[in-house]
Amino acid sequence: MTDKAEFMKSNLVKDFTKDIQQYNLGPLWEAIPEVMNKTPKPHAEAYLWSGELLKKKLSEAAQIFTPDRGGERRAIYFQNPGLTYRKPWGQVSTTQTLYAAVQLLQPGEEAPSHRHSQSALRFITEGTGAYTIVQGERIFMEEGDFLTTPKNLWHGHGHVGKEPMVWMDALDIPTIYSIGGTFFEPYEGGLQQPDVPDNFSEVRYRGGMVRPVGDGKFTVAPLANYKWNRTLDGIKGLMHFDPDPFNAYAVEYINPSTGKSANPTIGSRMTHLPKDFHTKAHRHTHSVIYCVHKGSGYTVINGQRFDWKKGDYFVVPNWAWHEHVASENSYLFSVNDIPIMDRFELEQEQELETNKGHQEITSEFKPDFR
Ligand code: GTQ
Repeated sequence: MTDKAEFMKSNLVKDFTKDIQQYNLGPLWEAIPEVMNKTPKPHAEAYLWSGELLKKKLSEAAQIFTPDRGGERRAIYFQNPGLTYRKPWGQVSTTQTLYAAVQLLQPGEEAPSHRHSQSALRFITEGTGAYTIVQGERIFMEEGDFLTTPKNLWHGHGHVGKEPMVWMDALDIPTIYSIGGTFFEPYEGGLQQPDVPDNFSEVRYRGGMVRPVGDGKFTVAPLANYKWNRTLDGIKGLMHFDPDPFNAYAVEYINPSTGKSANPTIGSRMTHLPKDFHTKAHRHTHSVIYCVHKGSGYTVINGQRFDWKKGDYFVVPNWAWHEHVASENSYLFSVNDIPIMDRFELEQEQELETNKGHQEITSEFKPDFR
């Protein structure tokens, strides 16, 4: 018997491996270790973007893309440094499956309506007075609010207030792109005009756990705006109980009609870490994008320490060990791809068992700008 390793290095194998590629045929013996890893090995990397950098770049964008700019959305997305095979601006991916961005709308500005097959959600980080108009309903946004824009619904943005408005967008762009399901259509006539009272769905569905009987069962979340105070109230209720060792006090935004995630393909949460709370380390199949809403602290991801504070964004890739430590009372908004993993029955979780469930810190992440 020939030794396997020797055989694979032989000219016979090497020449044949090269030969078939000219016919657009591929050698599985080369590909297996690359694409069929023993456990998830995402190209997406753990990364952090500082709030200062984002503030600076959005204000520069405001000088360049002025109100007469033609109205395209002034959004700057988080390009994961590990997902850059498409040049020059990368794969438009923050994790393997999800995209996130920050968007700035100035008083008086408009972003024209359009619709697409990607699901979107927004988390409001700054300002007041802007609205998003979804299927003819103007939904006014304030700091801490969470909004869904279900796929294929017309949506645009307008601003009747006095201060700049900034929010986080999260969409399933990379997933829809990779499965070939992208549809996009601009709205004729720019920004859609309202045809129902402002904040209609927020008023009609504010009961949360009760729903108007006449409306039937929604597959898309009927509630368009999950107000900050209600989220906070949910967390306060949880605080009568012991915190979860991995998630502290975390709530998930759900579709009140079905109990499932508010967006069918993107999970979203608000996590409260009390001052000095230290979660235990675990890893899971799904990936997470965090927006630091309030407070400061750090997260250890695969042994690397990422210090964060209000306004920062960071990524925990698939199957990466991670644990959070809060230096102040902190609130982290996050989006994840649990609904996508669940669709494929791939979600798994593992707890770190060594060192009382904590990682050793081996390096510190230095953001480009701080
Ligand atoms: O505001 O509708 O960041 O359609 C990416 C795609 C924002 C939006 C994004 C979008 C939007």
